[in-house]
Amino acid sequence: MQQIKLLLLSIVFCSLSNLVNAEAIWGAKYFPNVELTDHNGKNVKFFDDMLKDKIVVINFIYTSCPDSCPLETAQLVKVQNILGDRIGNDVFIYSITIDPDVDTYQVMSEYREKFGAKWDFMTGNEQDIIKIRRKLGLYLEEIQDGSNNHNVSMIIGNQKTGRWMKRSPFENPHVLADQIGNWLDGWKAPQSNRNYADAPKLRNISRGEQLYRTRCAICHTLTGNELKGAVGPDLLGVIDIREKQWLYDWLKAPDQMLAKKDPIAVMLYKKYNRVAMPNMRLNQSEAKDLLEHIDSETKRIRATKGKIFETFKEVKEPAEDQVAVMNAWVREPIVESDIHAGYFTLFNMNDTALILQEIESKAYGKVEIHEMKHVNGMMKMREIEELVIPANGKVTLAPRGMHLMLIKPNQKIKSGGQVHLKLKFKNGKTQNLVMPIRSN
Ligand code: HEC
Ligand SMILES: [Cu+2]
Repeated sequence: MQQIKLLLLSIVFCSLSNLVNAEAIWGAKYFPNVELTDHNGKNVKFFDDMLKDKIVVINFIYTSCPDSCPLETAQLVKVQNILGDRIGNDVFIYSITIDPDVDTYQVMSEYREKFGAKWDFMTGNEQDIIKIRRKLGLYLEEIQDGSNNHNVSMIIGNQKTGRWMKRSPFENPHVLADQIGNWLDGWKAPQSNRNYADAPKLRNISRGEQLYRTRCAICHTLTGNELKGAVGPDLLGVIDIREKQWLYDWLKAPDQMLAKKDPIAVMLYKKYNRVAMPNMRLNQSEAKDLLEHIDSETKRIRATKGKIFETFKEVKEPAEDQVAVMNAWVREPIVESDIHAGYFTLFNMNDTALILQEIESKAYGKVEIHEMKHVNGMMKMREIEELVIPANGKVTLAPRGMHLMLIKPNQKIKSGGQVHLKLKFKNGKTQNLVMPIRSN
């Protein structure tokens, strides 16, 4: 019991100030020094030219990807805009294709232009790229994954200090820019636990958010969906269920609340596997900032959930429909494109499985159902010929997973509009569906 606590505390506090053993720094011997080609057609060496002594952000994309890649690229453009002219001077971003057969350097160059990206887009020999991915992947298993997402394809690192981490590109771009620009950079001199507040301000995220991400997110979620086996409770809405003073007292000294046998503290302590929240010696103003952050996140998330619910209500199901449809939407493309993605959840209320065989739409040249499959450690898409919706079950198409691949639109795909689809099932029946267009 005491051991668990100690272990947790050491995870929380030591990971922030842990020193990398010099021998553990992967260098020229570790990374393959293979040749890649940048978007201008210039050949460069992966280790010597791209990594050596640099702070880098590496993500893997392919230009024909309709869904996560354009989003990642657009997110990185935001990071680029925050970091300004540090990009290419002391921070280097590389987008490497995993589909080099299609993504020649000219294709990469065009893609880069479309998004207004200023960093380097690389192509090369497929085997070499796989080698790079393997090395980065192997590496990453031994370090923390702060992103909680095992499909992320972005790595940030500082070759000189040996500090590398997987990040989700879907993080707040200000937080990413901060980590890339300040934290990785400053890591040469290990930071104390408490100097986060003095860190140079590259961004305008609130101190509450920064505190939350650095001190609380390790044990808590703030989403409304508590994960199984979570260390601490999900904090969405906690402001509404506890007295304000209780929350202040708790944040400042949870250990004392427990020692005093505060009934809520005792109840929580029992519920969460008897692991106690550490006393982090927060002062009044830090506690206030944290509670404000939790409150504003709660409001923001509830508002977006409300929006999803509204979409659900818009879709009406006449009695003879094959499936009930929920959360149907089409994502407005970020840049003009021949392909984009759509999503929905289909519920089959029947006692027999249904098979969706074809989707037609006047709005598109073609509509396909795609799934994401791991190929050499990278998610790639594949067409599914028949989508089986199990009896009394459901199938969900959602961002970064299965999706509708909407090909060659012949109308403007703009937020606020809608597209009509016809689902054709193997049993011969059809069902019409209206999909609203949204940006997220
Ligand atoms: C080492 C893990 C850990 C860290 C770090 C941590 N907590 Fe906790 N927290 C817990 C646990 C576990 C509980 C449940 C009570 C207990 O067992 O002590 C809890 C309970 C809480 C509660 C009460 C929830 C309720 O339902 O009333 C709040 C509020 C809270 N934490 C906020 C925070 C904030 C804000 C931070 C960051 C400053 C933070 N926690 C950091 C583990 C942690
Ligand atoms: Cu696809």
